[in-house]
Amino acid sequence: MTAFKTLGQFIIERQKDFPYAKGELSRLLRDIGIAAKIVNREINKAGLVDILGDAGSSNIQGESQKKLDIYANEQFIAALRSGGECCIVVSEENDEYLVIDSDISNEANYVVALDPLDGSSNIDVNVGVGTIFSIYRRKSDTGKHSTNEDVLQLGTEQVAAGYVIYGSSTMLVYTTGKGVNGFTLDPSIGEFCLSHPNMTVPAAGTIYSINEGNYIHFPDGVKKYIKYCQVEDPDTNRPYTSRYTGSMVADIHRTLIKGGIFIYPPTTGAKKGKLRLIYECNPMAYIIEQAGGKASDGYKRIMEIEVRELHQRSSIFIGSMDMVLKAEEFMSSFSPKL
Ligand code: P6P
Repeated sequence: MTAFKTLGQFIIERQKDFPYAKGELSRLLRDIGIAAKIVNREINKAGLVDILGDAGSSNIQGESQKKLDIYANEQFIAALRSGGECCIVVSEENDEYLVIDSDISNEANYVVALDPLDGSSNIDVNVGVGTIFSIYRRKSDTGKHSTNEDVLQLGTEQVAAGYVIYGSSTMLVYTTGKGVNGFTLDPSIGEFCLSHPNMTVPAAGTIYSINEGNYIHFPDGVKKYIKYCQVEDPDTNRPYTSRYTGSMVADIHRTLIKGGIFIYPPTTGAKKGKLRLIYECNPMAYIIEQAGGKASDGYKRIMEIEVRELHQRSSIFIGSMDMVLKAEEFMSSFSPKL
């Protein structure tokens, strides 16, 4: 029986990385792990109970909410509320930020941004979906009412970020700025166990991931990069392979493990791109940078993009360092920033 290390043991062990840590961030990460196990349980039996399909409502993005979207949102918010370490939650499923107003949470020092169930349109067809989270320290004085400055922070201010992928196995991958580690859920003991220590993105990948159905709506720089990926050149292992699941967590997880580039560019219909900066692009950028990769909007580092509104969208070019640099060359040559 090989020795294993649970998420809880790992978090406590790594607490020494933060000399002033009082255990608050550790408890917050524990709370997220608990909610992930609860959501995983429902997703794994989703085909058997009436939790699939549309909830008959839509979120601020105008996207129809799936019953599991709402369920996941409720579970993560409940876990954060009861854990007492979080004072504000920003969620894709909530129009406004949620102040966790209770005597214990008012003293809480952390803000959590969530996409509770990303890729949920794939749930009914059993394609991997996931939860994305991003953690910041509050800026407002402890005990005072939380404010906009707490939620509109630069990506570089993140103290932790991670995702859960509910796929062929369920994994939790996160960083606190000291590298990236992956934990696989062992259902027999109900624990996330360290399975992927010190994850790194291969610098040179051979997989490009983009929804080519939008090709005619892409900027010229993206069109020409796609053609570059498709040209025969054995010296640079081209043509590359195309892989796109329609679930950001699944596409980024593959990129983290196998290398490659994931692109959601601007289109004529969505000039800022589709994906949200606070709870999709920034956490994924933190993780991929910590794993040695790169993340930009085609021009500017994702984590340095000014955050002006809660559900702000951004384009994203993320993955292997060499591939993102090449894609950025095409953007600056053929779609220069105006
Ligand atoms: P499209 C899922 O709705 C999502 O937010 C991401 O998970 C995914 O990468 C993207 O949108 C897919 O968008 O336009 O290609 O269907």
